[in-house]
Amino acid sequence: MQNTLVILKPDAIQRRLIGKIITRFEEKGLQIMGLKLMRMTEELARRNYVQHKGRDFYEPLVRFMTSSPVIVLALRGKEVIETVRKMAGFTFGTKAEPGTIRGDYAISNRFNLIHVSDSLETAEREISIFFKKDELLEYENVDTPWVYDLSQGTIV
Ligand code: FUP
Repeated sequence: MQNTLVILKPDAIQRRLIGKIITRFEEKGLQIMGLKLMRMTEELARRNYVQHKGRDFYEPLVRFMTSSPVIVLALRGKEVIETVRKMAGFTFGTKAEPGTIRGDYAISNRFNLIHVSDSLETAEREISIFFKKDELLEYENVDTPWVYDLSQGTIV
């Protein structure tokens, strides 16, 4: 099992798409380990996008991410990082495939509704930036034996 971080960006909240987006993750069978509505500070936004520092879109991106509340979500599942990346779709709304979150709801190249972790290392770093240990809950979902085949002692 892996964990990943998802951020519903200010456009997702302002456009009232919270329910639709989170429903997709629930229906996929992913487990919600942590969830909160928060205002991203400039320091957090800069830290989260540090790899883009110096790019022409870095400052507008920081302004966008701090302009209105966001929702941060920690999700768990089998190969969840790759799965959630596929569900998000290509970065630019114009290029994202229909059926993906960005492909179905975004057309902007910046206001693209969600951020998702891109690797195991990034996921660990990002989850620890946004959640304290006691904000991540370990619990059983009753449908797990129907989401996965657990009959042979492994997760299939
Ligand atoms: P992604 O991993 O799909 O979120 O994309 P990136 O990490 O490459 O980019 C992070 C954010 O920067 C994007 F969600 C939108 C913004 N961005 C721009 O505004 N312009 C660009 O040319 C590229 C990215």
